[in-house]
Amino acid sequence: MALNDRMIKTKENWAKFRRGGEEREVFEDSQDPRLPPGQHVVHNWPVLDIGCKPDLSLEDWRLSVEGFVTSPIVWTWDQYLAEATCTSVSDFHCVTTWSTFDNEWEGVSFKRLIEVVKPLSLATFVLFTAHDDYTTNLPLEACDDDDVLLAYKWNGKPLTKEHGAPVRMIIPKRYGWKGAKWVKAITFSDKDQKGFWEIRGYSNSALPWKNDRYA
Ligand SMILES: Nc1nc2c(c(=O)[nH]1)N[C@H]1C(S)=C(S)[C@@H](COP(=O)(O)O)O[C@H]1N2
Ligand SMILES: [Mo]
Repeated sequence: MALNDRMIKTKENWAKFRRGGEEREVFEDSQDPRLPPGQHVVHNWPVLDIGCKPDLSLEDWRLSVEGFVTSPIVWTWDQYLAEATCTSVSDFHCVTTWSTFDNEWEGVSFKRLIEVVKPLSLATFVLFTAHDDYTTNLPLEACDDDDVLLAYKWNGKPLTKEHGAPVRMIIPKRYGWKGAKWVKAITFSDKDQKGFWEIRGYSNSALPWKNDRYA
């Protein structure tokens, strides 16, 4: 796969030299109590990826949820849609310092997914794998939250390809890179396995309110 190696290298260096983000510029907007430290509001929706935007047909699309679960699933698009009854409004914070407010997401809530697959008690971590081979990881307790969704709609419209259609993860309390676009598999595990940016120096926890950008 042709990834954007130069961009990836640049961001890896940011992670190396901007540890903790202490020297980060403080924007005037950061007076806004809804803005985490070092963030500013944008009114467009930037696109960020590692250099590939997979084109997925709904007919061939599958979502696997596997690993340390009682009932693994492989959902077709219709099976996914049948469970996509959750709506949640949240803010989105990207590690590159932009934030967007009041995004309305629609899809399957992670809490519903947990009811369906029933994670084993040993399952304490989750790894997300996407169709561009991007990966990212979180503790299960970070995903087991009311505002975490496998989203297919944003502000009433289906997601566009560049934003992760047909389905992407939304995890509002973590920086945006923790939310895999074009999500393909969700793997529950007893072990924490680092994802694409976590291997390259990004924070494992990624908490916007703690300015927790790099490891
Ligand atoms: N599959 C996949 N998901 C991904 C990425 C990616 O490169 N591939 N980039 C992440 C990063 S770094 C960010 S900031 C957000 C950006 O989402 P957006 O392009 O919809 O704004 O997606 C995240 N999810
Ligand atoms: Mo990002």
